[in-house]
Amino acid sequence: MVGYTPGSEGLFLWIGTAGMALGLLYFLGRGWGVTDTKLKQFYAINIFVTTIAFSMYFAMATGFGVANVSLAGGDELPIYWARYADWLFTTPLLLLDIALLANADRETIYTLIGLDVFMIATGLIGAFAAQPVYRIAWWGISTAALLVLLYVLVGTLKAAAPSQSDAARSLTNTLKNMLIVLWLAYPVVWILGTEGTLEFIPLYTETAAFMVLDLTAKVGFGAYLLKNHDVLTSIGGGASAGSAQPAD
Ligand SMILES: *C/C=C(C)/C=C/C=C(C)/C=C/C1=C(C)CCCC1(C)C
Repeated sequence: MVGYTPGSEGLFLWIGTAGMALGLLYFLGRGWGVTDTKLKQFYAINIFVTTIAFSMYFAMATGFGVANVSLAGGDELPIYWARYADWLFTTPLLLLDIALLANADRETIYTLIGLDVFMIATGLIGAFAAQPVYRIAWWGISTAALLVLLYVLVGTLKAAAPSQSDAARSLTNTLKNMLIVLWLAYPVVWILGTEGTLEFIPLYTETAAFMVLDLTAKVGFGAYLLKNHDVLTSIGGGASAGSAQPAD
C-alpha cells in the first residue's frame, strides 16, 4: 500500500501526471481574467477536473493509491484504487459540463450523476472482489449503469436540441460523441486488463490505455469545450425555442 513502487507502468503514471498538470495550467491561463459568469462556471469545472486527476496521478506515480488485492486462487493483484477516487469526482463534473451546455434541468442532472456515481462505486467493488466471477459480475453491473447513463444523456441532449442555437447544438453533438466513444472504452480496458483477471492485456499496456483515455476525456474534452467562448457565453439565449430547426 503506502510505499509500493510502481513497476514499468510507472512511466505512464508520470506522463499522466504531467499531462494533467499541463491541462490544468492551460485552463488556469485561459480562464484568468474571465468575467462572464457562465464562462467562469465552465472554467471552474474543468480546473477542478484536472486538479483532481493531477493529484491522483501523482499519488499513483509515487506509489500511493495502490493496494494489493488477494484473489481467491492465492494470487495478488496490484489495484490502483486512486483511479476510482479520481473518477468518482471527475466524471460527474464532466457530465455537468455537457448538461449545462444543454441547459438540462436539475432532475436530469441528478439522475445522470446518480447513475455515474453508482457506476464508479460498483466498478470499485469489482476491482476489490476476490472471486474472478464476482469481479466480472460487478463489471456487468457497472457497465449496465454506463449504458443507462448514456441512454439518458442522449435522450436529454436530443430533447434540448431544438432550444439550442446552431453553434451550441453542434458543440454539444461533438462533445457527446467524444464522451460516448471514450467512456465506452473504459469498461473494455478494465475487463481485458488486470482487473478482469482474464489477462489479455498486462498492467503496463492497461496503464498506458487508461492514461490516454483520461487525458483525452479530461484535457482534450475540456479544451475543446473551452475553445468555444462565444457559444458558452450565449447558452440559454440561443435561437428562439420553437422556431429552431428540428434536431438531427
Ligand atoms: C476522466 C475519467 C473518465 C472519463 C472515466 C470514465 C470511467 C468510466 C466510464 C468507467 C467505467 C467502468 C465500467 C463501466 C465498468 C468497469 C469499471 C469502470 C469503472 C472502469
